Amino acid sequence: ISVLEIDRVAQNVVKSHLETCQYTTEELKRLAWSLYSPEEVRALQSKSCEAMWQQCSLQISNAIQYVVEFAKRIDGFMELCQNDQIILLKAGCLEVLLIRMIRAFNPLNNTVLFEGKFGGVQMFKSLGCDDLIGAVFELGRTLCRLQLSDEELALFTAAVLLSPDRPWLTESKKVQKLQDKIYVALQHEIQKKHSTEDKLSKVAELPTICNLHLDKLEFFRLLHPETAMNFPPLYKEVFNSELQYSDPRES
Ligand code: 4D8
Repeated sequence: ISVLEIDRVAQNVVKSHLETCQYTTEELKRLAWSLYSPEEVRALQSKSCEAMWQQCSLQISNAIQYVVEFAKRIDGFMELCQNDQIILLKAGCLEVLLIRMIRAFNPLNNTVLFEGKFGGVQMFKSLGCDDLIGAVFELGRTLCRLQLSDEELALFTAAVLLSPDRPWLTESKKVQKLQDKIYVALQHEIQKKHSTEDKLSKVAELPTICNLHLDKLEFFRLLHPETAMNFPPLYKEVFNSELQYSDPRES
């Protein structure tokens, strides 16, 4: 493939990312020091487990909508068969979300943006998922150390989304071709910055965290089936354990 083609791929992916990433870097910088007060954190902590799960699943499904929009704007994605589009989104959207999280993560004080303000792990105490939250924040710190640019973030998340090894893909060769181009563009981008570190090998923990989230959800669903039934439709569609062909693009 030609340099011209690689450039075109990079431009499309970066543009799609910037158009769908919800907050600009400037907005995030401005927000970075609006922290939850100790009283506000206490209020979050004293919520019921159910209420907090409800609140978090709502935030996640809101963020997933942007990931879906990102996928749709990547050249080639909409040309995949509908079955594969759905499989890629279901399998990859939480991973992408967790990578995108670094834009809204402040490693200086270990806080993350949640409903307009930054707060630490304590904020999520009432979920009863300390191990999951701990792993997510740890991932945030690890990824922040890589100091990925928005260009790298865009290409990286696109590559994660277009993983040809997701189970049940019917045209994985087509997905592989798209991912190959994105990887070449990403390598190109990383070389530009003469960064020697292998930035991609650091994210082996992503699938582990995503599975931990599914475990927690399954357990929560056993304890509070009524609350789980009322989770946002998009959240349910993406994370339902039953393999059913619902379409997250339509929520
Ligand atoms: O741009 O959409 O505003 C996390 C959620 C991020 C989970 C969101 C969350 C994000 C995961 C709420 C609960 C990452 C941004 C805000 C909300 C991703 C934890 C923190 C988006 C980037 C930061 C800023 C709890 C947004 C991991 C796990 C959830 C359970 C239901 C157990």
